[in-house]
Amino acid sequence: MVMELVIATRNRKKVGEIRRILEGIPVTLHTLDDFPGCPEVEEDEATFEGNAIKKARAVAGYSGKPSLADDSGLEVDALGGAPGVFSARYAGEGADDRKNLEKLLSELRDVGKEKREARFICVIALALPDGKVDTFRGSVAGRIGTEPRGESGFGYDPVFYPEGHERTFAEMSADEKDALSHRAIALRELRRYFATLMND
Ligand code: ITT
Repeated sequence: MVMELVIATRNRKKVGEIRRILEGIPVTLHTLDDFPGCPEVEEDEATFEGNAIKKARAVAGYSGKPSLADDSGLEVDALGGAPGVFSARYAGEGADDRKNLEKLLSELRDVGKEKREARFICVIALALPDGKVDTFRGSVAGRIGTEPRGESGFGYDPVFYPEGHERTFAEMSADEKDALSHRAIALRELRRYFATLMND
């Protein structure tokens, strides 16, 4: 029997990355487009783990299928870890990627090049319809640039230089980002978990 899994995110760019990174595993992937009535979840937990678990459980409960949620964001040292779990709405409720990015650059306006360290965090939660849940975490260190560069990816990618690289995530190909990203690291953990399940 082929396992089914619902990707529990409304962010289409995330769906694309998750599909790419999970390619080849013997699992049929569904998205929320297959469950249009699925209720929105309020992301009011204090941690990436808490929000990821909440989103995955809500979708598993609604769909009756194992569900995978991604809660992710950017932590900037000079801002005391902000925007963190508030990354999607840093510039206010309903803010888009461009507004969030502008706000970040403006907050860092007086911060020198050597003090712009940051990291992307991704927590993937896998929830079963009975409520059982596991989480997988990935992070990638880097620094924030002073102006947006590149057109690929999404969110804060145009200002994020992963450590050891002179190009932003938005200047990299999909494969290059996937070789480094917080999301790929967390999803590789999930792949290993699936592999052990299937060998049991
Ligand atoms: P769902 O909750 O439906 O999954 P979302 O976009 O609201 O979609 P989050 O609450 O996890 O997702 O917020 C994550 C934010 O962090 C997202 O809006 C991006 O701005 C940023 N982010 C996460 N991963 C990123 C990546 O790989 N590249 C750039 N920005 C990223």
